[in-house]
Amino acid sequence: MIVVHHLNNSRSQRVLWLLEELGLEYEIRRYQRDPDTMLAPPELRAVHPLGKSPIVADGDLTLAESGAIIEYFIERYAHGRLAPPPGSRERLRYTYWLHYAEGSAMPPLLLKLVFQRVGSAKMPFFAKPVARGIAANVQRTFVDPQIALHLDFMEGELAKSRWFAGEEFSAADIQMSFPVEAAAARAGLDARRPRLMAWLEAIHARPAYRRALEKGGPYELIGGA
Ligand SMILES: N[C@@H](CCC(=O)N[C@@H](CS)C(=O)NCC(=O)O)C(=O)O
Repeated sequence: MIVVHHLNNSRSQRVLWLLEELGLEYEIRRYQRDPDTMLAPPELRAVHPLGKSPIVADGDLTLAESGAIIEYFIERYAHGRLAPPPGSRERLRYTYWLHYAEGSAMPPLLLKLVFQRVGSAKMPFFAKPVARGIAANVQRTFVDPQIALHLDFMEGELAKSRWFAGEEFSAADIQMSFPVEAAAARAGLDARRPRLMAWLEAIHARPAYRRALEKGGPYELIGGA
């Protein structure tokens, strides 16, 4: 039996969605973030030393890292679904987006979250203006332009094809959902990038996405952590 160690409001939502798309049976073990730190509870470290979600188990296998998990389920259970044929150009695009989502898109979104938190963190009153000034400056000069660069890039790629890896929906779209949803939640993605917005609407309309949401619980992205 497949087990998904599911942290609320997290990247493991993507794994539930993939499993729903594939029509596989699975069990969800639930973990709640600490409301102050937003970190996962220590119990998750008993499953994998990093204690970060998603983690899945399948028989005697325990696997972390969402891209690796997606590749594993596609290879083992998809029988050619949700991934372009090996060797095709689309397959290379698929691999690109699987890596890009966590390797390139998420770092600036995570930085955004960190600097937004610095701006609103509790601290002695005399430190506030300095900390807020630095946080605002780093966002304005580095983080926001980087996010805009990535969003423009993604918007341009969606002009080439309906989905990230080509004309067919694939697991690369599932992997890309987290950075795009995080950008829409708190990094300025809006109607100025209509293709990304239409893509978001299209993924939200998928029955498997909705079923995964019902199973995973409330999903209000906090921007990348
Ligand atoms: N690159 C990893 C990131 C894993 C990750 O940072 N997960 C977040 C949830 S979205 C987490 O567990 N945060 C809580 C914590 O770090 O304690 C992946 O894609 O699986």
